[in-house]
Amino acid sequence: MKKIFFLFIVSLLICSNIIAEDGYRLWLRYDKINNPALLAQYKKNIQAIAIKGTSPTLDIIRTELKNGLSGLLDSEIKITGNAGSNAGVWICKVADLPGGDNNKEIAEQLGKEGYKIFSKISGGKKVIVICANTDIGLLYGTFNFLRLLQTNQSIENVNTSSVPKLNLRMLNHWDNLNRVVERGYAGFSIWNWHTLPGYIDPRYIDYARANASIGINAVSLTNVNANATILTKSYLEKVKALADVFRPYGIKIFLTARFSAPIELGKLSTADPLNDSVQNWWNNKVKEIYSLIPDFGGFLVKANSEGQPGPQDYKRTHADGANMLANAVAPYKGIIIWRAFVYAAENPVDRHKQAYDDFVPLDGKFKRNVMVQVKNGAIDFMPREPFHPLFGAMPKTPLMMEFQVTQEYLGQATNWVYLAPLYKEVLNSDTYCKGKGSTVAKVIDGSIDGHTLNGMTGVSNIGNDINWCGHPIAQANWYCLGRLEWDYDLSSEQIADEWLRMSFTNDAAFLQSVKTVMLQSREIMVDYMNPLGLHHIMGTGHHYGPAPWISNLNRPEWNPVYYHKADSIGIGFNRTSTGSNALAQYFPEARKQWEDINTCDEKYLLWFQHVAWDHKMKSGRTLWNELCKKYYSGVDSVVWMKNEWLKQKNKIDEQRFNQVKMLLDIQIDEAKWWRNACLLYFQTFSKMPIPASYEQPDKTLEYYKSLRFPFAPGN
Ligand code: BDP
Repeated sequence: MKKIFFLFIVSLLICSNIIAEDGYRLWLRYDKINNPALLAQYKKNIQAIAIKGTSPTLDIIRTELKNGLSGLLDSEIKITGNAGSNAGVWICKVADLPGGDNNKEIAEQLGKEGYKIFSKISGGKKVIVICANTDIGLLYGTFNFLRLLQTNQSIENVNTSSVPKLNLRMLNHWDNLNRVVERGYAGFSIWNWHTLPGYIDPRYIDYARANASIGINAVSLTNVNANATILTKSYLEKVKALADVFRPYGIKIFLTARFSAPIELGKLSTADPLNDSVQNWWNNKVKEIYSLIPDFGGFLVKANSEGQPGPQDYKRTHADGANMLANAVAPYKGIIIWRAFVYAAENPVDRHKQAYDDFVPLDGKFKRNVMVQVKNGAIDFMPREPFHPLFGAMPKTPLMMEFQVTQEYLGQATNWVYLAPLYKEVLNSDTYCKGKGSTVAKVIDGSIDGHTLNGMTGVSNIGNDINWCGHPIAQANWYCLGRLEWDYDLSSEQIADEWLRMSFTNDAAFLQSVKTVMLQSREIMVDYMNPLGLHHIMGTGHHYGPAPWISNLNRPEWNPVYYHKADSIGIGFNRTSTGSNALAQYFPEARKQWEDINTCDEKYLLWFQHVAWDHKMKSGRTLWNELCKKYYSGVDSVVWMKNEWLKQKNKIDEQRFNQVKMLLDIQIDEAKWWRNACLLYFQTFSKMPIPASYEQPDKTLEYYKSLRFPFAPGN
């Protein structure tokens, strides 16, 4: 009796999707198409699929299609090896396509990773062809084909091709070997070093599938605050096991290199990059790595930054350090990705200027297999930053873009923020380095300065939470990073649309409402956290919540007061020529939009200007009233987000509906907390009232100042 009851409960749970919709399947859900006309069209066109050849990647394609189509079409699709058979879909190399010379052009156009999907008549019968020059191209084409179905596109006359705009499309994990993820809000690291290499967690495979489905082709496994242990033999064997899993998905592994490893592991007395024994130590280490992982990507290095060792410890330059490592990996076609995120406590210069000051003089001094990785802005992944002035300023050096996907400064695991608009805002910014139209995107794709090494990365938001990213909506940020790395011209809207359809439903009303929320979510967050160019005013260490009052940290540039500079006259960091003159690091045309207090783009006003409390804004309000307006409308908008979400109740599964609903309640509370704490604190300088029409803060500034979060995650 008990057993029957148990089985009854289990089947009830399965039927009501309570077990299934835990978010684990990401955007690769493959549930049955519920549009009967489309389902019929798909079934008619895809009766069988022919794939010629064998390889680990082709096997992956077969499995993905089998699983994907049996779910989407709810019927078994035959997969054969022979294109001449009855198959309605052919998956084949361009070289194997009938048509001889005509295919040369396609081959050239598609390159190593591109794919083309088109329909044609063969033997009087229509077939859909997915072609590419390589197995990996075919895998990308397959995922795209499945996406067409998942997003309910007609495949009747399909004709689409796609080639990635960037070569290195990367994800950087900040995972420590003890599995704590620096700035991670989705549990512990997915890399279980203890059970590797013997145990291959199926999750590694699903991770690789997810990355390949959006075109990510490189991952750095370990924290940039590196631990040399990853370079020891036993750990390299673990890394090799992961590399073997990822290889057929087209994903290369990079590791973070601790600059002092020759001392820590090699027992040398120095890590001086110009010392021969140091060079030899790295040469041997690299040889060992490539003997295990022949397609190892190379090293990602954080040096002389926030306490990390580096070449400057030996009075050498960043170029000396990078080039020494570049020598070691060059024989194997490896590359060095050297981070430009540097600033020094001893340096009294505006932190905004320091990376530029250090790196611009080194332009032209890096070896050909070095890329310099630059964060999107000069401070640190704030909700809004102007683009980093290094973009466009180092024409002889390939610059790699570093975004942050994990929401260190953007509400961590509890706030819904869709980051494509942030990424696009930076990529579309005009550096004017070679005149109008020299966007950041064109700097990093190498087209402006003729670099073939090019790439983009994001700091991962992935952990071992069942849904990978903590907040169900945070999956969209992993997704959009990959999609933009593949094609930075895709719109935020298109990416949100795809992701929502694949992750939730194709229901038109759902899409219309939730897409609107997605697209506005970042601006809303800016409003309730860091409006009008405010930045770096968060809690110390864990970076959770507001703390603009902090002024007692050891390093001046760690203190929020360093950044907002509120006083009795006004607020904001004067970075014009009468202040730190960080503006001088931008090209004149770019500078123009920010240098005059009266015409400065207000989104960046307090980033570049110290502005009087009664300064008249474009709206006609005083700065103080505008600040109040922004903070209040930010909170109101989160309430609106929740109301929009509540409308989705019966449109999607209960599990994720409830999860997001509860998180939105937390987000409302946190938005109010940001608003109240910041306004009460800034009011101590402005001495102006919060307009009476607004609901007044219900707690005191002292209360907000007294809050402590000793166990906030990710720190
Ligand atoms: C900051 C993080 C810190 C990272 C650092 C970096 O707070 O944890 O180590 O960036 O990028 O945003 O190196």
